[in-house]
Amino acid sequence: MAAAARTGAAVPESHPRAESLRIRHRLVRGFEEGLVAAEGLLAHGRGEALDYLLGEETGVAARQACRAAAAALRASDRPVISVNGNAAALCAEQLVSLAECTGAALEVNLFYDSPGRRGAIAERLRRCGAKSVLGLDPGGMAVLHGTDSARRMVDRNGILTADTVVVPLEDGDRTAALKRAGKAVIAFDLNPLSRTAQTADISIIDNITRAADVLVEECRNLAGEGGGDSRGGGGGANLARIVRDFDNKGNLAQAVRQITGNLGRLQGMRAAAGGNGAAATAITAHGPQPE
Ligand code: PTJ
Repeated sequence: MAAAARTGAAVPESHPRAESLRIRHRLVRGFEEGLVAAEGLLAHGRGEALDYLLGEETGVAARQACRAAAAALRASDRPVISVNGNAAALCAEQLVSLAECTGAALEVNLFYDSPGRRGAIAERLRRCGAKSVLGLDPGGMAVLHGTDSARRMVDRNGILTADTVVVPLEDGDRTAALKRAGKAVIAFDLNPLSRTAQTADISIIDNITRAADVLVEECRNLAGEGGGDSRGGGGGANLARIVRDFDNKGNLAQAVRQITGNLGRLQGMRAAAGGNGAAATAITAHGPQPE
């Protein structure tokens, strides 16, 4: 039996960290199915640690960022969603819904590139309902200048000519290169201090497994507000206002406060437990449990 099948079956519903373990399982299964790079498993671990500090919930800052991102996508003429291995394994369905809802194209773009993984990711997207997936035709690719990684290869009909690019779990180099190429960048990243989060126009500091749903919901909420035929009308002006009023630096600072607030609560728990030896030992041994 495959390791993922064994581990998946081993997570009882009653486990206090069942959701986190289920997400891990999705990623391991994605690795075994050839979607996820081995390094993607490690990247997920780094994300998990930050998610723990964020309290494993979508905070006010992330919600505001999702609303601004939804407005930006709806107001865009050529939005593209860049899809890597982790994003495909964790939320292919939501990304396909996001593409449908906003008219965005889906493009496979990898840091650890391989034709096999590109094909597997495209297949996953198609199985989730994607009608078209870019980034698969070597003859249709061009170089995005300003980054040396494999992510520089982009589709002429996709990221190269996009006005807005959604980048889940990205590296900072390409985000900066996309910005220099004049594109608006929307990032999903659990790390408010990462170069990607600091460089993007709209950084959604949340686990993509939660935030992708919130972004789709916000896009649906803004359905009557421009885009398509009504773009540029009154709804279009409202979308522009939502994007203009969004302050990414302020939003990132709010996410950092979410983390320091959680750490502060931990300190408070330690202090409160100071007079009680048994409680202090328990907290030191197990840490705070966000769930
Ligand atoms: O599939 P590929 O070849 O394109 O490779 C994808 C990875 C993720 C391996 C590659 O892009 C990579 O190495 O990324 P980094 O530089 O490790 O950055 C990933 C960022 O995503 C980090 O800041 C993590 O904190 C963050 N992250 C990890 N898991 C999640 C996440 N952000 C949102 N949701 C997550 N579930």
